[in-house]
Amino acid sequence: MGTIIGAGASMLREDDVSTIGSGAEATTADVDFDVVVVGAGFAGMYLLHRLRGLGLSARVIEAGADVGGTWYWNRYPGARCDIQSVDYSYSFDPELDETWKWTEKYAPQPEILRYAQHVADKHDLRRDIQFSTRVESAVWDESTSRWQLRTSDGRTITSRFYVMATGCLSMPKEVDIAGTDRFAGEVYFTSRWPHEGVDLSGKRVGVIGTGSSAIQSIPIMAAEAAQLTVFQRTPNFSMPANNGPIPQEKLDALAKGRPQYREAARWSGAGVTVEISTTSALAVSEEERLAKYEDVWEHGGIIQAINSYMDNLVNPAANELLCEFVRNKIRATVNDPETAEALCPKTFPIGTKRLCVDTGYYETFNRPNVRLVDLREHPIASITETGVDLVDESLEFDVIVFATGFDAMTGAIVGVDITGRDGLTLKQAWSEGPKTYLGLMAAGFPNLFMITGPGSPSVLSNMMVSIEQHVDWIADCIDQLRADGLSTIEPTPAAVDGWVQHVNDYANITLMPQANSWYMGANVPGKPRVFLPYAGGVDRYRTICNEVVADDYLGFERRGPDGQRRNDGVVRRVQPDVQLMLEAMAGMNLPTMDSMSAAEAREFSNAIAAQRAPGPDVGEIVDGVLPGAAGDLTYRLYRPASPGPHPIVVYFHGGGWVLGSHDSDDPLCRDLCVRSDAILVSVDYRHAPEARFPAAADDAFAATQWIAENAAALGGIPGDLAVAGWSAGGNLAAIVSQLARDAGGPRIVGQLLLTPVTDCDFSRASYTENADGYVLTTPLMHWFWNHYADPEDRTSPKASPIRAETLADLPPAMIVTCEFDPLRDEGAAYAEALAAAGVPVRHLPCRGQIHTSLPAVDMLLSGVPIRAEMAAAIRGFFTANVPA
Ligand code: N01
Repeated sequence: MGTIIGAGASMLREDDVSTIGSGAEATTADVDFDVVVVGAGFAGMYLLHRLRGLGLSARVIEAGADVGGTWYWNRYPGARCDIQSVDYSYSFDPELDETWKWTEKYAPQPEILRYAQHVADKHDLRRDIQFSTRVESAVWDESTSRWQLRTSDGRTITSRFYVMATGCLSMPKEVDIAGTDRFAGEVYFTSRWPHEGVDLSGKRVGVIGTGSSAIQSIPIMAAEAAQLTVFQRTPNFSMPANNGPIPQEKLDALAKGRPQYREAARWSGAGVTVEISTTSALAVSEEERLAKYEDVWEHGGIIQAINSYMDNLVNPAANELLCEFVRNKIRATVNDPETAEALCPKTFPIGTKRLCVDTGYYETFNRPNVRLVDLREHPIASITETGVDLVDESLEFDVIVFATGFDAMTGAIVGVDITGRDGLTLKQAWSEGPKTYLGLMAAGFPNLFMITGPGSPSVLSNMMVSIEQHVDWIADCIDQLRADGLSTIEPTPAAVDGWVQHVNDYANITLMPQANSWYMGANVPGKPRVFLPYAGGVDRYRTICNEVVADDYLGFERRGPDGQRRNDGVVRRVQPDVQLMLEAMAGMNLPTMDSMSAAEAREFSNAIAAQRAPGPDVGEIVDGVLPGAAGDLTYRLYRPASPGPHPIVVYFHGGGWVLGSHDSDDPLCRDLCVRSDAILVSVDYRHAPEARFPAAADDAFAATQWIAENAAALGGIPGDLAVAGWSAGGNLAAIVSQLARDAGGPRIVGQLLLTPVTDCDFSRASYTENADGYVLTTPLMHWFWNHYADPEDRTSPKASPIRAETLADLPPAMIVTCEFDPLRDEGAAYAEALAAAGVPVRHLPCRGQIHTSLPAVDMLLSGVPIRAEMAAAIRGFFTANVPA
C-alpha cells in the first residue's frame, strides 16, 4: 500500500470525534484517513489534489491498474468522447492547457487516457492511490463518527469522510439474454475491452446493442471483420462527429481569454458554451428550420442539436421536426430502403436518449459484409454454443460483442455495500429510486459524498465541468466543517424529499421521461423508473449549490463536539417552469403595477397579454353584448367543436376589479372549453375606480341571469349553469353563487374558484410569506382593494364572500389555491368554511405555483395537470359528480 500524503498525515484518530485535520502525528497512517475516495477517474484525481491542498490525509481506492476511470476501461475500437476535447479537460490547473495539446476535435480514448496519466504524473497523484483494489463494504460507525471500509485485499480502513467518485457509467449492465454462458467463441464487452486489443480479421462477428458504444465501434469492426451482424433492439439517433482538427472558432474563443472561456462554461446550461435558441421550431419557416438543422448537422455537436430550437425537448411537435430531419438523413445515406427504415428511431423523442455521435455509422450498412438484424421483428430466442438463435433463424459467429450498456448512475454506488446510520443500507434507502440532496449526499449517511451523483446535472452536462464543481463544493464543505470545529454533515430528510421532488418536477416539464432510456433506469430490468440526472442545467444547479452554502448549509445538519447545527429546509419549492418565468420577468425589470395609475396599469397588462401564447383552438368564438346592472357589457362565448347543445359556464376574468376584460383570460377560457367540452361565456363587468363596489358584483349577477334566460339561444343546455372565475373573478363567481341562492335562481350547479379573493383580511400568513416576488404582491392587493371598495364596504359578503351569514346550500365547489400566492390562505379558508357548512367542496392546493400560474396556458407545462382537474370538475358539476 502506498504512503499517505505529506502535509498533515492522518489527522483523525478513532478516539477523536472532534476535529478534522488538527495536525496530530499519525499513528495508524496506512489505515486511517481524513478522506477515502473510491475511483481514480477524473473526479477522484481532482478530489485527491484538492484534499492534499487542504492538508488532509486521503486515500483513493481504484479497481483498475491505473488512473483514467471510464477511459481506462472503455477501450473498444473507435471510443471517443462526444464533447470536444478542449472542453472535456480540467480547468483547475491552467498550466495543463499550456502543456497539453489535443490533436483532434474529439480525441480518441488512448489520448484521453494519456491526458489522465499526464495529470497524474504532473501532480504526483499515484502515491495516494491504491490500484487494483475494490471497496467491498462501507459501514458508518456512530460511536467514532467514522466510516469503516473493507477492501478486496482483506484490509479494514477507516475515514472521517467517504466519497464515491465512481462515475455514472462504470457498472456494466448484466446481460439479460438467455444462453449467454453457452457461447464457445470469443466474447467481449465494449465496456471491458481487452487492453491488448482484439484481432477480428477474417472473423464472423455479432454485435448486440446500438447505443453510443456500438455506434462508435461498428464502423471500425466492420472494416476488419469478415462479416459483421448488428443486433438492434431500438434504433438510436446519431449525428456525424465531423472529426478533424480543433475548429478555428474554438481556437479563437480560447485565444480571446481562456479563463473567461472556462468561466462561461461553468455558467452555461450544459457545461459547454453554445448558442441557446430562444425561438420555437414551430415559429420559423421550413426553409429556415432546415437550414439551421443542416448547419448543426455539418458543424455542431449534440449540445448544439438539442439547443437548435428552444422547444426541442419540451414540445413533441417541435421535437418531431428534428426527428424527421435525422430520419431523412438516414434514408439518404443507407442504400437499402428496408434497412434504412429499420435504422430510423420512431419510438422516443430525439434527445430523450443520449444522442450518439459517429463516424460513418449509417454508411457502414452499405457494406456487403454488414447485416442489420431488427430484433423487434426477429427476437433472439437464445445464445447458443455457436452463435445466436433468432426465433426464425440460426446465425453462427466466431465473436460476440456485447455493447449492452450500463447500470447507470446508481449501479456503481449501490454496488458497494454501504450501511449508514441505524443499519440502513443505501440499497434499501434507494429501493424506489435514488434519494439525494443535490446529488451530493443522502439522508442517514453522514459524511458520505457522491461526485456527479443522481440528482445532479452529471450526464446531461460536460462531465469535466460538473466534476470540478462537485469536487470544489465537497472540498470547501469539509474545509468549512474543520474551520467550524464540526465533524459530520448530513442532509435532512425534508431537504432530500424536496430535492427529489424538484428533480422530478424538472424532468416532468420535459419530454425526457417518455423514453425507455438509461436516464430513466429503464434499460435495467427491475430498476425503478425514475429520472436520474437533474435537468435544470449546470448554471442553475451551480447557483443552487452556492445558495445552499450561503444560506448556512440550508437542508443540512452538522454536528461536532459542541453540539449540532440543523438548518432544515427545502432549497427550491417553486415549480421549475414558474421559476424560469419569474427569472425572465426579473430580467425585464418591469415596473410594479401598484406604482401606476389604473389607466397605466391597464395599458401595461394589455401589453403583457399581447405577448402570451394564444391557447388552443375551439369550435367557435362569438363576441357579443348583454345587459348588465347599469348598461351593456361585452362578453365572449367559446363553443366546443363537438355537436351541441353544451352545458354553460359563466366565467369572470381576473384583474383585481380594476383590470382585464374578456380578452385578458382568453387562453384559459379556450383551454377550459376544450378540456371540459362546455360553453364558456366570459363576461366583462364594470371596473374600479370608475365603478366601485358593488358594481362588479351587480354586473356579474345580472350577466348570469341574462345568460340563464338565453341559454338555449346561446347554444347551451337550459336550466343549469356553472360559474367560474380567477382571482377577482373567483370572488365574483363565489358572490354570484350566493346571490343566486338568496334570489332563488338562476340554478347554479357548481362554482370553480381559481385563487379567489374571499376576504378583505390581510392578516393571514400567506400575505406575509408571499408578500413579494411572485407577481401578485401584498402591496398590489392593497392597491386593488383601495381602488375597489371603501373599508366599511369590504366586509360585506358582496365583497368578502367568506363573511356571508351562512354558506349553507351553496353549489358544490372546486377551489384551487397556489402555494406562493398572498391569496392562498383565504382560498383555503373559504374551502374549509364551505365544507363546514355542508357544501361539497374540493380544495386543490397547487404545489410550487403562483397566483398567475393558472391562466398561463401553453407557457407552464406544470399547469397542465391542474387545468385538466379544473375541467374535470366542470364536467362533474353537470353530471352531479360532486367533487370529493
Ligand atoms: O449503452 P446504451 P452504451 N437485447 O445503454 C442494447 C456514454 N457513452 O454503452 O435501447 C438486445 O446506450 C440496447 O437496446 P435498447 C453515453 O452517455 C458515451 O452504448 O435497450 N439489445 C442499446 O441499444 C451513452 O449513452 C460515448 O432496446 C440490448 C444498447 O444495448 C452511455 O455511455 C461513447 C439488450 C445499449 O446502449 C451508454 O452507451 C460510449 C438485450 N437484452 C458511451 N440489452 C461517447 O462519448 C441492451 N441492449 C461518444
